[in-house]
Amino acid sequence: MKYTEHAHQKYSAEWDRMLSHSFITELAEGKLADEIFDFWALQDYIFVREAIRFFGILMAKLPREYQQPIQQSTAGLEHELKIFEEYGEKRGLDFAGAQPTPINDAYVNFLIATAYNEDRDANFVVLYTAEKAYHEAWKKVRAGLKPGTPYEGFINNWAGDDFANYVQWLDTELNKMVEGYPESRIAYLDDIFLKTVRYEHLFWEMAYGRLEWL
Ligand code: MP5
Repeated sequence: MKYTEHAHQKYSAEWDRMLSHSFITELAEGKLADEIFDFWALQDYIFVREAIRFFGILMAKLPREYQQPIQQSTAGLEHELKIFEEYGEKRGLDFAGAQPTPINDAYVNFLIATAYNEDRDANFVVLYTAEKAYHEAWKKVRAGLKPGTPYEGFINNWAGDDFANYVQWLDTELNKMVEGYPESRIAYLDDIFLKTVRYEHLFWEMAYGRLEWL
């Protein structure tokens, strides 16, 4: 069995709970409060901005054949920041002054710590899992909404064909990398997969509850 199939099977309960979070279901039903979506947008802007640093550190660990695709993904993140800025302009959001919540701070620090301290495989697990989670979440949102919503830029980005191909590429590469690894090594990668799913779940919870520092 491919590694990604194994991980999704092992953690299907956690994955399903993450994907059925009220933030996603209410957004897909067109019922999510604007203030909650705006809170998410401010926080995810920070997340994407910090993810550019994650890609930069990861790049140093990758062999030549990964450099171009990873450069393309980094360019994709710059494009995402523009989508947020366009949305923010319409809604009067102050991205420059936004500070990360504790959960966002923890997730971003997990990304950066993984980039510095862990090897290429572990980093690919984080990257694959986070990107796959967003792709699936935004496909659910797209399936529920008609075109012309204020969320269209985000939907087209994460549910679109280019992103689908990118996630498929990550899936293929990750499975190639870890093929034939011993069980102990797979168990180590599984922990990283699970932690990433849990952070993804917490991120929706954070936005939905507008969980801030006390
Ligand atoms: C992504 C994201 C997708 N923007 N935010 C979270 C919390 N998880 C995953 O990653 P990217 O790099 O924006 O495509």
